[in-house]
Parts: sequence; C-alpha cells; structure tokens
Amino acid sequence: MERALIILKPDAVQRGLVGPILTRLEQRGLKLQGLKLMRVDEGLARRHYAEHEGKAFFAGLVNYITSAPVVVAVVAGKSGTIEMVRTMVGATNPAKAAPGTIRGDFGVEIGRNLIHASDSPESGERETAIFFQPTELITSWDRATDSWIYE
Ligand code: D4T
Repeated sequence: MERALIILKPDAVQRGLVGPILTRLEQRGLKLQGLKLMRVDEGLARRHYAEHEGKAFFAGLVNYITSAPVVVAVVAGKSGTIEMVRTMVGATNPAKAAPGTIRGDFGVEIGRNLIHASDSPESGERETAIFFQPTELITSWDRATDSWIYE
C-alpha cells in the first residue's frame, strides 16, 4: 500500500478546479484517506518545502502557498500509486506537461502549477504526517477484500 499527499494549490482553489482534479484521482481508482480545506502558514510551508530552501524560487513558493486557502488530501492505493499519481499530475512546468495530465490540461505557469503530489513513498508518509493528525485519516486496509475500510 502507498499513499500520496496531494495539495490543490491556491490557483486550483481560486479557479474552481478542486472538483475536476479530485474527480480524476477518484475515477482512476484511488481512495481518499483524508481531505480538508485549510490555510498553510509560513512555518508549515517552510517545513513542506524544506528541500528547496536556498533556491531562487523558494521565497516565491512559500509566499504563494501561504497566500490563499488550499485543499489537502491523502490518496491511497496499491504499490505503485505514487508513480501513477505523478504521471497523472505531469511535468513540474505546466507549459511542458503532456496533454491528458492535470498540469498539461489546466495550467501554463510553473509558479501556478495547480497541484503538489508526493514524489516517493517516504515523502508520502512524511508529508501526510505534516498536514494531517492520525485521527483525521481513515486508514484501515482489509486484506481479505484488498480494499480500504471506511468507518
Ligand atoms: P511539487 O513539489 O509542487 O509537487 O512540484 P514538483 O515535485 O513537480 O517539482 P519540484 O518539487 O521540483 O518544485 C516544487 C515547486 O516549486 C515550483 N518551482 C519549481 C518554481 O516555481 N520554479 C522552478 O524553477 C522549479 C523547479 C513549482 C513546484
């Protein structure tokens, strides 16, 4: 089992693309373990983007993600889920993202690339713990039926 943290960034929320983007993930067969609308404060943004600290675009990244509400979600599926989600999301720069991907269908600016998705199973776990309390997640996996148990 693998899970990815998804952030629908301020541009996705402002443009009314929360539904269409979540629809794609759900229709593909991923299960929602957590979902909420929230503001990201500066401390949380710096923690989430720690790997980019010192880069030229870091300040813009933090300013942007903290500027307006985001929707955060945890989506889960079988082994390989992270890679599948990244393929659905498309290249970091929407101008270069393939048609059929989320960024390739909805965006054009690298600084407004709509969605974040974890890039490895380890970052999926790390990022999920940053944004969600364990009590906010539905996490039981039923091995008998190979599916998540919703309470
Ligand atoms: P995220 O992390 O948001 O899912 O994006 P990616 O995994 O596809 O890309 P990333 O971590 O390399 O970049 C994080 C974030 O920074 C913005 N960015 C990136 C930017 O504004 N200018 C740049 O030159 C780069 C490389 C876009 C995504």
